[in-house]
Amino acid sequence: MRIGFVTSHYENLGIEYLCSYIKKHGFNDLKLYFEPALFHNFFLDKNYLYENFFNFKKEILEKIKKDSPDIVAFSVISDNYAWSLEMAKKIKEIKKDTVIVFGGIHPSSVPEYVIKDGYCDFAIIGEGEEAFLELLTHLKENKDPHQIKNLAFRDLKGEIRINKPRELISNLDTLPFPDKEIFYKECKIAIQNSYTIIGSRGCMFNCSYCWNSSIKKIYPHNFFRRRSIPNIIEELEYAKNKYGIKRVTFYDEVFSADKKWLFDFASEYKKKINLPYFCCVHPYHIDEDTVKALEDSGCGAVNIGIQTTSSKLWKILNRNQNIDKIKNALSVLRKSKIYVYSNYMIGLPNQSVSDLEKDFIFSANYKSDMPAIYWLRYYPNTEILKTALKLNILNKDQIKEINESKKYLPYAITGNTFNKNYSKIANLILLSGYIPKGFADIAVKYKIYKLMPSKNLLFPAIAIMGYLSLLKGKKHNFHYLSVTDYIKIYIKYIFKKIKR
Ligand code: B12
Repeated sequence: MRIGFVTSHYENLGIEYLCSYIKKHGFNDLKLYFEPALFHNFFLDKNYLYENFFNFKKEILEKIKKDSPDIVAFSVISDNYAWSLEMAKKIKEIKKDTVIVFGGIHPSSVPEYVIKDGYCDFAIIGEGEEAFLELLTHLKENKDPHQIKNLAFRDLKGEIRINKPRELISNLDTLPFPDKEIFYKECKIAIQNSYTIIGSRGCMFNCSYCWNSSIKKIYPHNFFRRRSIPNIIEELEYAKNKYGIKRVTFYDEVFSADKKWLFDFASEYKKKINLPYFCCVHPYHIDEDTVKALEDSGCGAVNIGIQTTSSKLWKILNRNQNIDKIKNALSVLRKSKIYVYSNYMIGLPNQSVSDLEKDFIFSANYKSDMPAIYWLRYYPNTEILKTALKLNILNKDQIKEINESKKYLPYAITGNTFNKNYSKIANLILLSGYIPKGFADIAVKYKIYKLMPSKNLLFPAIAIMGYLSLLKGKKHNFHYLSVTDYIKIYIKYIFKKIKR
């Protein structure tokens, strides 16, 4: 049985976990169909270069036609759902009996919408390993798959059916390590220069804008699970030997949740892996000891979520925050060699210009290397949609369109509250790591931020600040791949495209 995986933009850990799991059970004929999505990101509704020159849709469809896989499985987030639908439709036109399976965050959040659209035969909700294997086995043996837990589909009468959820995998150490082979063949640089790994699944927090607030409706308890330290170290030792990896990116939602775990991890990692790494931390867990442990073990960069300094907005975001903890976390991190991204959010329900001015003054006083600010995007079935409806930021039809995710929706970003002044302050926040404290007060008092451009400068700021920080001796300062890595990847794919 030949199984094709389709995804876009980045290496995908979900697919890698599925590959290793099904390989272990005898499904070895696996192919990857990858859209590098050059010049495309989800902050724009139109991407001229991508749409007219640099997409790989044709190449993918030609390859699929040639390989003729029996199953084509898509890993889908809401932002690439429309693309996935378009591709699924064309794959069915090539070969009608190809079984199309959608899994990942989007089908898990709104399975009924995905099945209603009618382009996939099955959607898998939540963790995919066991359900996908069961589905493949049933299809291979010509058995009726319609009782499989976690599955959504249309029954013979055309009714949408969503089967019961299965138990979560409680011991993550029982899973085989993610299989990077198909992505390594596709793009060596990505695997070697930033080996992505996840040491846990789920999250202990319940932020209203995050997809965890959607999946926790199905799995309200014991959703957060962690792998053991030896299991993580073993995966990294294997990856070091096999791929010669140079750097590690931890994709755990919150890496710093348990102090004892972190200290034990840090000492083992230093002894056995000793490569620079990136991870995400929460202000609640950061103090001098944790920072020292992170720093000593090779942590080169962290992402710390502030989101807003307004306690009124913390309630809307359902974030458990404390301003003194945030101040302390930023102050101790600043004294270290770790490159610090502090994340802020803009376009929140009830967020005023004055709230953002305060965030700006705060970030100029409690500096990080890169105060990154992101527009709130309303995602399907997240808790914050309820707030947006209550406050008339979105109406019911707009929420339906967000859940459908079939087209680019300007109001999915920030609801209907977009304001140019917000963008201007946001751009000033991006620079606040370099703005003297006293000047921040003046900039607010005289509204100097109105002189800033309103175009989103986030990506150029991340690139420029990243390189500037080399002067401060901070060498491992990107989340994932460096700008130089991206340039290499772009050159590779542009050549590929031109060669055709
Ligand atoms: C790592 C990560 C990234 C990485 C890489 C993403 C990638 N493609 O691998 C980076 C930093 C680049 C990134 C970027 C973005 N991300 Co991101 N990211 C994550 C994060 C933190 C972890 C994902 C992960 O690797 N999990 C580990 C694997 C093992 O789990 P998994 O992917 O869920 O896969 C399991 C199941 O879902 C299922 N499954 C997955 N695919 C499939 C396919 C089939 C066929 C089947 C059967 C099952 C299945 O089985 C897997 C194994 O159990 C999640 C949050 C989260 N916890 O999920 C956000 C998340 C996926 N990201 C999100 C967003 C919005 C983005 C961006 C759009 C941000 C932006 N504005 O640019 C971009 C888009 C990138 C893209 N095209 O993929 C949102 C998506 C929300 C939504 N409703 O779609 C999430 C959920 C964050 C959130 N808090 O809400 N992201």
